[in-house]
Amino acid sequence: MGKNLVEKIIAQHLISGNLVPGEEIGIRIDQTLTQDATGTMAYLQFEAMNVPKVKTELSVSYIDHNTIQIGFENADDHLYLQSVAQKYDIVFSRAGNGICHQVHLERFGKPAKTLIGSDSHTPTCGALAMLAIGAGGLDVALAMAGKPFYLICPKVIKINLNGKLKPWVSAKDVILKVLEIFTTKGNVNTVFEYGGKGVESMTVPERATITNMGAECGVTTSIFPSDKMTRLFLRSQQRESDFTELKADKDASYAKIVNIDLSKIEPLTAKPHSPDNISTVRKMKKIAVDQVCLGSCTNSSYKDLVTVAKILKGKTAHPNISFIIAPGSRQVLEELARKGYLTDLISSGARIMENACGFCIGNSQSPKSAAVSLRTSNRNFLGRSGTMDANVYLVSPETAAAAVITGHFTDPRDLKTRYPKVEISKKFSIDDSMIIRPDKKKKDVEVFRGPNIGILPRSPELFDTIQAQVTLKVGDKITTDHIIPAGARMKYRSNIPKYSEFVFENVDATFARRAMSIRQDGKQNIIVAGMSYGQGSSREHAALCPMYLGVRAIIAKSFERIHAANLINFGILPLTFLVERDYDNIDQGDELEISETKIIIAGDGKFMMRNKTKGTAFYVTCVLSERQKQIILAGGALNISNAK
Ligand code: MIC
Ligand code: SF4
Repeated sequence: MGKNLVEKIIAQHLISGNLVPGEEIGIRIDQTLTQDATGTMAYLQFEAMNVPKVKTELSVSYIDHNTIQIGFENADDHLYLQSVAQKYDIVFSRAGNGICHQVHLERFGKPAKTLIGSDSHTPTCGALAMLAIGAGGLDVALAMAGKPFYLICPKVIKINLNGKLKPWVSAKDVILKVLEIFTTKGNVNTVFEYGGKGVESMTVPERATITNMGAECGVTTSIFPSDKMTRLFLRSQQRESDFTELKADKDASYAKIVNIDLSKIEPLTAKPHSPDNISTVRKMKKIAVDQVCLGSCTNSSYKDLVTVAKILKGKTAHPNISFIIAPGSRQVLEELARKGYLTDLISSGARIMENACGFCIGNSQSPKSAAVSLRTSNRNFLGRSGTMDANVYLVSPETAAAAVITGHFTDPRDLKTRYPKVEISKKFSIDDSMIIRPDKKKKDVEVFRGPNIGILPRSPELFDTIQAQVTLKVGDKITTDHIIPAGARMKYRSNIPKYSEFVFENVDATFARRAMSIRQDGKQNIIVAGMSYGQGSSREHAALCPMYLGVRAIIAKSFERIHAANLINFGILPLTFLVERDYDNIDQGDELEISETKIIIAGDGKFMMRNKTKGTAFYVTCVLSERQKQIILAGGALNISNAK
């Protein structure tokens, strides 16, 4: 039997377990990436492991999230990261060089290699046929220390892209179609492998838009083959020598095959407040738009921005529109400038922002209250833009440009102009001067630790009995943005006691205070949740900060992959209701109890919990591998990482 792309890469990197979907496997990691907002914790954890140098082929530390410097915190963190990079042989991409995923695609990604990154959109590099997976910072730190990365061996769904996209329809519409089919729920431990005739003419940045937003479906990763287009892309980046062909075998098998006819896809949008709330743009009936933001790691490639420049050439942004552009990388921005497209964009009234995450994470350009904001980014969760009552719609660059001109939702096909043809650069001029490679001769590097770098909290060992109050009960699809907000609060990422004050800030502003006072009384907290708890980002702060507040277990109907791994890493039990309707029988404030936890954890993963307030009992499951059981018993991976 032949192998699919995923099986081929895993087989080459397998360290433990069997290539059987559903089983835990350990794989060797070739490359890692971190970004600043998750990186400080990852490197503090790495430092605690006492490993002299990183053991990967390549580890890159990017500064792209916390680049707004109001107060000393972010600048201090950048310096901490730069000095750590020098000390441990890590490549450092300076603020201003671009968004980690775009830069990694351009400068470092290599077909057939494995990559893990402390950011949920790490699968972007699946466009280069890498097995590229988002993970918590601690898992990335362990990989840098040469340990395997553990994951559930995924099932692989083949998505055949057939036919050809019509003019004005682009890669963003394809991934929005995929989100319409698969939604944001129920796709854990799955990989989307793309194939079909339509893939052959798709450029790597277009493929990257699709692999990037696979993260919104909750899949482990998405992957394209390495073919002629991959070679052309790597040649344009002047690193053709990194090319290797990687194709699925003809007789490869898949858990499922889904066919999408590209010629039938129309311009689409994801309506507030979920990336799977899909509609055609045509149905949006001229809704007035207040803001248009172009950029993010989903749609900020050279092709995306040139397409917009061409659509807007000679036109001016509608007076009601605040028009924002954040190019994905310095390379993209330089190329736009060199070819004159930047002038067209500036003339059209665009406000050019730094090459960074910026508006996407809500740390700048929050729209006016109750605004309609059209964005080419990947997440439109409630409040993520920084404006709680804003309505964010995710769209393609073409649909964004159409709204800039008309001031309202417009199907770009209705612009009645010719769809611009964009010549892709055959050779980008390469300038890696914002990438600092460690100087191997430098000895005794001193790590800079500003006052923003706090202590690394650890969880106590698992208690024999967990007796805890349900301090919060929430519904379905609670994202990590709900659990611990980013935006203006992100500058406290390196200071857990401070950042913890904002846990569930936008859901229940009293939570952090209540949970802390329970912890200070020597008691514990439990959170009860619905489906898909922990959707969205990889930020381990969504586990680390609740752990700091004394949360010992989350009982949910289901969990997202990265978040469940983060909970285990920080010693919090991810418990799933055996019978979903038991969720309805628990109220906030109820006292719950699990006794003989150590025996229970060693068992088959199914056990009873008591609701002492109601005098009832219910079953939960907690299926852990032997490795995860050890982590939970120790109170977190950090407590045993030295010994592992
Ligand atoms: C995001 O898009 O939500 C982020 C900010 O990039 C996060 C990482 C973080 O919270 O620092 C992600 O996607 O993992
Ligand atoms: Fe940055 Fe947004 Fe991409 Fe996250 S999704 S890495 S915040 S651009």
